[in-house]
Amino acid sequence: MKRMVSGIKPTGQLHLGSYLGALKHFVEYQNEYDMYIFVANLHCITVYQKPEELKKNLIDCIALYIACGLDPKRTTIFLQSDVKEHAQLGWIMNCNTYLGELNRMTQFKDKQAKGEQGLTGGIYTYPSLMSADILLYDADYVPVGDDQKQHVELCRDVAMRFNNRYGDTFIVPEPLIAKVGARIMSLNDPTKKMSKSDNNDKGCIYLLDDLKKVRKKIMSAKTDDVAKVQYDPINQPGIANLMQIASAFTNESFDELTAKFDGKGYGDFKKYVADIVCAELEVIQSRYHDIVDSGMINTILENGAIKATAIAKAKLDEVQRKIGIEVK
Ligand code: AQP
Repeated sequence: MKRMVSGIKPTGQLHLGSYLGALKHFVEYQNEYDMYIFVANLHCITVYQKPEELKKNLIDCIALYIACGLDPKRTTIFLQSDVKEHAQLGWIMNCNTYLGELNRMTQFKDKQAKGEQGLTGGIYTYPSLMSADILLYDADYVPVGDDQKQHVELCRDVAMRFNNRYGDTFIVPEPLIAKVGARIMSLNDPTKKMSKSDNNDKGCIYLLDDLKKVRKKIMSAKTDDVAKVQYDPINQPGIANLMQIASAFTNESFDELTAKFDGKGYGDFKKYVADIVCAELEVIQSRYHDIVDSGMINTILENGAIKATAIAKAKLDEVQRKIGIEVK
């Protein structure tokens, strides 16, 4: 069975982009692949997080993984920091990644270009930790949203470099990016990715948002005056984004959606999208509350950490032997 690994940063509440770009696919893949899904808590501290809020977000993130359909019997679910090998291999990967490669990573470049203050060394080098997250598990595939493709490509380059230097050690992984939903945009600025750290609440649908609020956000999503439901991301980015959302939920093609709303107004289309999104979120939210109340989260994390550590430790031992930092 081929193996997959991926994770989500609990930098805030998970949103529709995290769901459609990542989580929903994790759930589909768990029947066919040996899945390792972690909560990327080491990645999220690259930006300051208030400790109490972070702890709540961690718990919510795990509960949402399960509420969205990840099955702890089929998928190994764990907290990144519970498997110490991530940080250890992360350092080794950092020592095998060139400055020029890190300088090219667009997420860091964008933050720097925007003049964001207080950027940390962690933000700059997190692609190296991400390489370790993947390579520790001999993952064949990494299901990610479009924004993470560049980091998986860097991971491939570093894995090949390491294999050339030290002999075959790592499987060179491939990114797996869905055709629909790989980049869900902000509802009130559809030129920007929907993001946890976007301070504008109106643009982002959080999975735990009150459903009335969800409906309101969708009904007031920014559109255009073309007045036709058709897939044209350049001239109609808001409508294209809503079409992506609808299609990711229902599997309808863009042509089918265009035909369905031929001669109808944007209000009808938005109501359709809101109905679909709210129906699915209602189920997720009800499961989420049951999971939080059940107290099962600690057990899931303990079991996940044991299973993940067994694999990660063997790989790190092999790496340390090969690079010559061990005496035994
Ligand atoms: N808007 C999105 N559309 C599609 N996929 C997305 N993903 C994130 N946002 C979207 C995918 O979800 C997975 C987990 O991402 P992450 O939360 O670890 O990091 P991120 O991409 O940096 O997400 P955010 O919300 O933008 O977080 P902040 O604001 O903290 O940086 C990844 O596979 C990602 O591609």
